[in-house]
Amino acid sequence: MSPSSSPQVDKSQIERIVRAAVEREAVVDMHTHLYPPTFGTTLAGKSGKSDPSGMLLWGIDELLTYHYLVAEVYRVVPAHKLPYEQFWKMSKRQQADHIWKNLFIERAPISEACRGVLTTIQKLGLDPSDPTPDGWRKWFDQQDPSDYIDRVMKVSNVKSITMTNAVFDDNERERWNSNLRVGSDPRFTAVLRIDPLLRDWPTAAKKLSSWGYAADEKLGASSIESAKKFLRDWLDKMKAVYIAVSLPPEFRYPADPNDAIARAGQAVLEQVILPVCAERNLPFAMMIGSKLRVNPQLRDGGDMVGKADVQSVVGLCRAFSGNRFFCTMLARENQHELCVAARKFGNLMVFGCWWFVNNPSLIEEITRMRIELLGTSFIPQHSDARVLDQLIYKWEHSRQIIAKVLIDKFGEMAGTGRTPSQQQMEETVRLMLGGNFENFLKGS
Ligand code: HDL
Ligand code: ZN
Repeated sequence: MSPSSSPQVDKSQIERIVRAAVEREAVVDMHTHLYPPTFGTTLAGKSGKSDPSGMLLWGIDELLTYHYLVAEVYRVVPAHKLPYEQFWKMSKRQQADHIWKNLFIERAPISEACRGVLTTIQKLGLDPSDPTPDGWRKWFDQQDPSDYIDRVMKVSNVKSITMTNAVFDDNERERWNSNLRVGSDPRFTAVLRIDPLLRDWPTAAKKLSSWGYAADEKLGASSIESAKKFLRDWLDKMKAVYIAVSLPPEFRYPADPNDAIARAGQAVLEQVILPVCAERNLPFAMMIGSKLRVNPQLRDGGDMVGKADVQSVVGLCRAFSGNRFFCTMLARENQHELCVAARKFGNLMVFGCWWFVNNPSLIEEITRMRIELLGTSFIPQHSDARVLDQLIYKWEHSRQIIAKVLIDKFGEMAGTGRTPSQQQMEETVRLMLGGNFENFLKGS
């Protein structure tokens, strides 16, 4: 029976049905920086094995030293009071205690990143009103990392975690090269992240050559073939479900003819990346608007946003109508135009409220606009979690907002005299929390 033919419900039931569906629907999280314990973990927990360059970050000290909070603490204890180098020399625990003292005790922890730590602690059944993180630390020390992943996925109701596997990152690449099974945890799927290939071809070409994929700056036919083989080999090693890149606000397609690096990036896009994606039936994800290291001393917290060019995305969707594109943009100012672009191209799937627009006021604004312009054909959120436990707060906070907007929108539908059926509302939630992502991966 099609969803619209099942019995209709009255407006008072809409809230109950939508809240239950949003709570119950397990999420497929399409973009995170999370990894299984096979990638090494900075906190041993019960496993007893910690790895200082481990890629699985979890526990209260990682939560408190999330780069969003490092940036925020430097607003209240500026560098002339605590020089950056001195902060970076501190232990993770000392950094966490500094952040706890200044952002959670001496000031009200009401920013989204601060609130997130408290939501996570609360949903784990710990007491967010504890005066220090010490009791929580003891609790985390008793967790086994792999069992804890199951626990976090259960609490956050996330059924699949999509990684970001940056092949040009030495730590990441060497872990794959030393043990291909590193990515075999069924709770995780891989994504081949290739920023340098597009953002700095000359440097990338040298690295490809050193890895046995002979390539040179001129990007002749043999270099093109090498780069395609490089992508194919890593797609196979990782069993990656899409290829991804983060691009600066200055990204343009077609590229500025006077900018050699940008022109090389365009050639890599047109002659390497998009042909391989097409032959493998894989989407290409563009995350556009990140200005890297505007304050390098904040390290990962030192990036910021810039207004990007949506017409470049339009140009790619039109020129490569056989390819599928995921796209999210970092600037609030780009959201409406990107939404309208998605109305023009079925091969463009808009996703998430990324990074600096991943805040309740903007998630609500953007989700309302997307439903009004795109109906049910977009992906409202990804967590972008860097610390495993963040799945709990990022999805708790977003589910509340997605439910609120859907209740309003189904209520407005009912106001026309055509009331949504329970099945229609539940199908919409299924599409938004995972179905649209999985369908777009398949090209269905
Ligand atoms: O490039 C990206 O994938 C961004 O999400 C960055 O990782 C950024 O530092 C981040 O963590 N945003 O939440
Ligand atoms: Zn990210």
